[in-house]
Amino acid sequence: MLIKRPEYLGGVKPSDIISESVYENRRTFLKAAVAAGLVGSALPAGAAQAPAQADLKYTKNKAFGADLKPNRYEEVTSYNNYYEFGTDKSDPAQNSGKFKPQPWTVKVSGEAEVTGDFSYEDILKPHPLEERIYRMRCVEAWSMVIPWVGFPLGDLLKRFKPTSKAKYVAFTTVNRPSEMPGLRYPVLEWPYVEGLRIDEAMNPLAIMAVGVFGKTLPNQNGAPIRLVTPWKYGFKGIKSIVEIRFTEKQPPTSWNRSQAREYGFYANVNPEVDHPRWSQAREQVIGNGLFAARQPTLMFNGYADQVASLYAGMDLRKNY
Ligand SMILES: Nc1nc2c(c(=O)[nH]1)N[C@H]1C(S)=C(S)[C@@H](COP(=O)(O)O)O[C@H]1N2
Ligand SMILES: [Mo]
Repeated sequence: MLIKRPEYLGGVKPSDIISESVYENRRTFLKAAVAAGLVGSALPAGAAQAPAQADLKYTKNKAFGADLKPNRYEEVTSYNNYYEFGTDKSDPAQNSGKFKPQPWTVKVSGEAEVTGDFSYEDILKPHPLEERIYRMRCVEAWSMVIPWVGFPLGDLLKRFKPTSKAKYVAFTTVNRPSEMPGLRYPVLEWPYVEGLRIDEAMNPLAIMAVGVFGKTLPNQNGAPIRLVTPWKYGFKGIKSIVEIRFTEKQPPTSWNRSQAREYGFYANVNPEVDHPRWSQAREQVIGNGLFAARQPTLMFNGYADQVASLYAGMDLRKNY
């Protein structure tokens, strides 16, 4: 079977590809060579076919992104970062065919009155699903527009009645070496962990996503349930969540633990604060093609009206 190279890969110049990991240089070169058409397709024949996604019942929330044009389905589902399945953008789609997102249990622990194990169904039951179209900005200076299906994270967290000591909320990704081939490489300390300050988590923009394009999440996008915080760099959006923990102290986060100078706890999109190795002032819009101008990155990824007050009085150069 011949699998055509997705056309948007042709829009990526070698100089556009910036690694999030010092371990990735050789792969980045290969990927750049593929993108530049120097070598054959990155997708081998017989790549695992992802299972069909199920339809979700949801309403469209027109208050979020009704004016935005989403990326194509193939872009959203085959240009991914999910290092548990490999570090190339095409790896998650290719290597996640064995991953079993059902049945699924989320453990809730820490500073809350209600803790314990909750099935995926328990988690979803009280929450009407809605579609929200969000701009998504990766720390590697590319962006997409994604039509998520989900529900407000704050509505979920309130059900657990966090105590007054719950200053932060920490999330953990599932750790299943038999289904996630990337876990054998120590590119990060596994499992992947992330966290938010509790007021950030309660902000109405933060959602738990269970779908894209009206259907359940493909494995490569973080099935069955993942975080989406569109004012932050993409790495905050932790995938395939198995634990939610309320904490008094700021929890460790994977990229900060790996390279603290480059990735802070807050990870707010900020065109004025460069990454130590590249500028964050502009972004490549995936799907725009080879000659498209990079578009300016917006403060808080364009969501300043909704979230800037969370950081009033903070030095955003220090708290990057
Ligand atoms: N567990 C886990 N979550 C993760 C990542 C990862 O490698 N592992 N990558 C992050 C990064 S860097 C980005 S940009 C987004 C990408 O989400 P998407 O592939 O659904 O667009 O997922 C984030 N969540
Ligand atoms: Mo990212």
